[in-house]
Order: sequence, then C-alpha cells, then structure tokens
Amino acid sequence: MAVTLPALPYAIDALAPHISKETLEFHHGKHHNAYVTNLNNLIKDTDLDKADLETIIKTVSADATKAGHFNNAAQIWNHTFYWNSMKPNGGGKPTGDLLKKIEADFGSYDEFAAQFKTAATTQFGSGWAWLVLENGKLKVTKTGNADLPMVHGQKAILTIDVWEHAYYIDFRNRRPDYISTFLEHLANWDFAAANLG
Ligand code: MN3
Repeated sequence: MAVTLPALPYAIDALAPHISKETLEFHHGKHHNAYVTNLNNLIKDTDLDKADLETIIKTVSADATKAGHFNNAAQIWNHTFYWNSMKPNGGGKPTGDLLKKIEADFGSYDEFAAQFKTAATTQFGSGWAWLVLENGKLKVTKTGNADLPMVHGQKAILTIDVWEHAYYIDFRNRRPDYISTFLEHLANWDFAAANLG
C-alpha cells in the first residue's frame, strides 16, 4: 500500500490573490509530491510498506537511522494538515466554542494571534508554527524542518508552513506579511474547531 498525494481541498487558484496558483502548483504539485515519492521509495519492500502514515511517523521518530523516513513522512502529514488549515475567505476571528477556548487559554484572540505571529516569524530557517492542544489546553508552538506535534504529546489544531517555498513566490522575503495574510484571510477555523473535537 503506497502512500498517496491527497488532492487539495479546494481549486488550485482558490486561495488567490493571497496564495497564488503558481505557489500551489509548486508547493503541492512539486514539494508535497516529492515527499510522497521519496517516502514510497524508502518503504518499498519493507515492514512499513503496509503501515499508515501516522504509524510510520511514530515508528521511525525515535530512530536516528531513519531520519529520511521521518522527514518525508512527517512532511507529507504536515502539508496535508496545512492545506486543510486554509480555505478561501477564511481568516479573521473564530466563533463559537473554539473562540471561547482560545479566550480561556490565551486571555483573548488578539493574544493568541500575537503569539502565533511571533512563533511563525521567529522560527529560524525552515519549519512550522502550530496551534496545539496539550493536556487539555491550547498553546502556540513552533517546530523546525519536519518536526510535528504528534511526537511531542500534542494534538495539532491548525498550522502554517513557514518554509520559504510556502511564501517566496507571492511574498518574496516578507514572511511577516504572509503570516498576517494567513490569519486575516486564510485560516480555516472550521477545520480547527473540528480538530478541537
Ligand atoms: Mn511546504
């Protein structure tokens, strides 16, 4: 059972003008797809060949000899989660139980947004910023390269990819503008609320 590249949850031009069709053609069609190809080559004819993606990630995460497996598997999971963390006409303040939970755990939506922007801006080099649930409480974290919440006892709620390939075509070096655009126009709070359960 090979791992497959999931389709984007919206049309390839649906996030424009914020994230262009060209960015998604490269980011989904080339980068995400390459992680799928790489992982399938690594697990071919091994015990992991029939495992699902989360099982592969958790199985190899503590094995230093399988860093290539981990990086490719985790990046497949991270990117699928990231596509779902955005939607056309998203962003702004969440509503309902998710907003109440954010206000309870951060003090206010603005405080959450400030922490999320800081984490995403200050992740040095490639990586991700996350809204996660840990021990029943929401918090903001950042991870380097392919690292992800599920191997740190956290449940992912929402993420932004801050690898340069995520924003360089549309925002050049202006990572802070990309992060603000994500929060104001793209964040999929319906997805986040569903992850909160
Ligand atoms: Mn990426």
